[in-house]
Amino acid sequence: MAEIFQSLSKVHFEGAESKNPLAFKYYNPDRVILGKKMSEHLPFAMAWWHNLCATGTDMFGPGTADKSFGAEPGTMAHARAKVDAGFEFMQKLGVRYFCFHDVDLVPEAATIDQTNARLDEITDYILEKMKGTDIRCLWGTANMFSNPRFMNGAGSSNSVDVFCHAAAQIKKALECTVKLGGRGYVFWGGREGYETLMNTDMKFEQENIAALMRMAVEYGRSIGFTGDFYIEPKPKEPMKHQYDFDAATAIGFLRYYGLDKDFKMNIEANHATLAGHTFQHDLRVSAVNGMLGSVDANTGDLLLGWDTDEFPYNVYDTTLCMYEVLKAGGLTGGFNFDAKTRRSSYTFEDMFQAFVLGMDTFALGLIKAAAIIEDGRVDEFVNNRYASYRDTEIGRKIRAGQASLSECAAVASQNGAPALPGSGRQEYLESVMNQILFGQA
Ligand code: XLS
Ligand code: CA
Ligand code: CA
Repeated sequence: MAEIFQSLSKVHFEGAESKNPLAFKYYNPDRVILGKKMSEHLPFAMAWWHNLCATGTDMFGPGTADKSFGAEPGTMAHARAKVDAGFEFMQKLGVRYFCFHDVDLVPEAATIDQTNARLDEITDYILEKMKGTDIRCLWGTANMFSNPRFMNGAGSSNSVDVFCHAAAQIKKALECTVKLGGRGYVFWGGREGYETLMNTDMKFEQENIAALMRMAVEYGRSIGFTGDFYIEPKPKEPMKHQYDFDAATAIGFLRYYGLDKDFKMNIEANHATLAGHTFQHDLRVSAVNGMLGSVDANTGDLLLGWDTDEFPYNVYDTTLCMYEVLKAGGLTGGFNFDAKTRRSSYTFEDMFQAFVLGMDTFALGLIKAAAIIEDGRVDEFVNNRYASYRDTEIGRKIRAGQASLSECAAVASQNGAPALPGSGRQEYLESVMNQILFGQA
């Protein structure tokens, strides 16, 4: 099979002094950080849709990038060419995982049975390509938002036929995920939300989404899927209001419907910021609830109110992300670059450059997060901030869940007006972070 990215060779680590645009400056897969290799801390994944399918189309104009890879788009020959391109790309970058929607892999046919036959064919081909490589599937999912049938959602659709079609797609996408050995299966809300409550029965729709998820869990487990199901929260876009607004909302939903044992969160940076949170916030909410599963590693533009899916470049953000991930003991999933090059970055070299940027930005984040932990000043400050709960009898009782309101009130009478609770020292902590990030200037 002919080489597709002919002028682009394997990307190597050359170190921080290198000026080679297509070399890693910080991502050194074998470097050990806190007892583990970088490559183990950072299971990077390629998103089939952005990297192999998206051409840069936007609301104002057509695509700018040629992703035909020598085949006619919309054909099975093209589907196979994308597999060839994807594997060559991942091998050249040292990316070990991929993520897919069903319709990223093959063009949708007239009937679900025909589409499924195409999926059988392509997953056979992918399996063949996986042999002899260390490339694996991170997660699969079904696209239940692009086809017009899903205009009112999938599980939340007013039409039972659409619901059943969604179920059929999930069933097949789960089978493909299991066949490819996927670590996880994602539910991103797609159009599960609403435009106006004037036409919407919210409770009915949420019950149906939960029912669809329950069916997916039952079926997945019955065919040997042992990985995690994920909800990927997002507050808006395409719908005005999406039901999986943020991690806290999605976790509450999962608990209410008894799905929390099978599901974790797939947190996307750009979605967290659209919800008005920092990336770190949604990671922390997931982690403290024992549900931090996987990460969609991109960034938005805070000056724009939509989902720009940019490659991450902000080292503060990735440092705080990796701080959360290290503190949580790592991910069961990985770091999926759900990101696309800008419309005017339309060359194959730009695709390579984008991954070099993303992987280096996360590698730097990992190095700096480990440095924050080893430095200890931040953790020590936080630990000391709550010392009064350890150092007093009433504090210990409150923490043990053994104090009553009257006992607390008695302490308040006895101690008189509390002193100010101590400075939060935010400015000090931010300067510690700068010192750790930049060291000697
Ligand atoms: C869209 C989502 C989507 C999911 C997978 O905003 O990020 O791409 O990751 O369906
Ligand atoms: Ca996104
Ligand atoms: Ca995503």
